Amino acid sequence: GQHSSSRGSLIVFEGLDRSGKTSQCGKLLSYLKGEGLSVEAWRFPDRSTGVGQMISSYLANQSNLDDRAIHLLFSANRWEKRALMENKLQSGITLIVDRYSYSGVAFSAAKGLDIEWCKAPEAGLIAPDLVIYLDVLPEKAAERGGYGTERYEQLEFQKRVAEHYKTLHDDSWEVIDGCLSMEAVQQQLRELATNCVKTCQRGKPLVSLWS
Ligand code: Z5A
Repeated sequence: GQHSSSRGSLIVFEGLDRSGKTSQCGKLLSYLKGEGLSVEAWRFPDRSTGVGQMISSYLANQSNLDDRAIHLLFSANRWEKRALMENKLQSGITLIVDRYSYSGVAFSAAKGLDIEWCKAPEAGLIAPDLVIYLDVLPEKAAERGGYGTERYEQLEFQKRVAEHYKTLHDDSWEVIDGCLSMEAVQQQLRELATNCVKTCQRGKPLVSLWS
């Protein structure tokens, strides 16, 4: 058909822990599939790889790593998926990705690492076509079912993460009020995603992040 050679879109979800990313990604995936689109849901960290297992063990507090070492592992976890990501996009598959480089930078910077140092290893990954930031106050997010036992699931830390996220906004970002009802949030996402997919189908080029 007309779109057989057009590329898929890279749609990234960002936000604090409990902001609703996982719920909204799932709903958006079903919706876009229902519209007949080729679409897959991904998430970072991808805990299925060797690097991902090291990250998972760190997050579960089963291992300790230097702040810079874990930062580079999160980045490596994206690099090891980069070629597959590009292949999927070029073959017309839209990817809905739960967390990406912005999480990498915001969480590491919240520990006190320099922002530019944090961004450097992310440069050259594929730039998202659309970043959906689910905006929820840290206090509100904490009220949702409470935090578990994973590292970073603490209010003071999440507040610092929120501050760092704000410095990363660019033209690809759409900030959505994540405190609206699930349905109201989803309604806005569907429109944003549909427009993004069309723009990519019309030939918007894939570009690199931060380089
Ligand atoms: N991390 C990093 O440091 N560096 C990196 O490069 C990357 C990640 C990629 C693991 O991520 C940690 O790794 C994460 C960042 C760091 N640490 N933290 N914090 P993860 O993706 O495995 O875990 P998560 O992001 O924290 O996922 P989550 O806990 O599943 O949160 P969520 O996906 O945003 O929310 P949810 O599961 O969809 O919803 C949470 C609850 O709120 C649930 O009960 C819902 O029913 C409820 N909810 C959702 N939406 C609403 C609305 N609109 N109203 C009311 N209630 C709602």
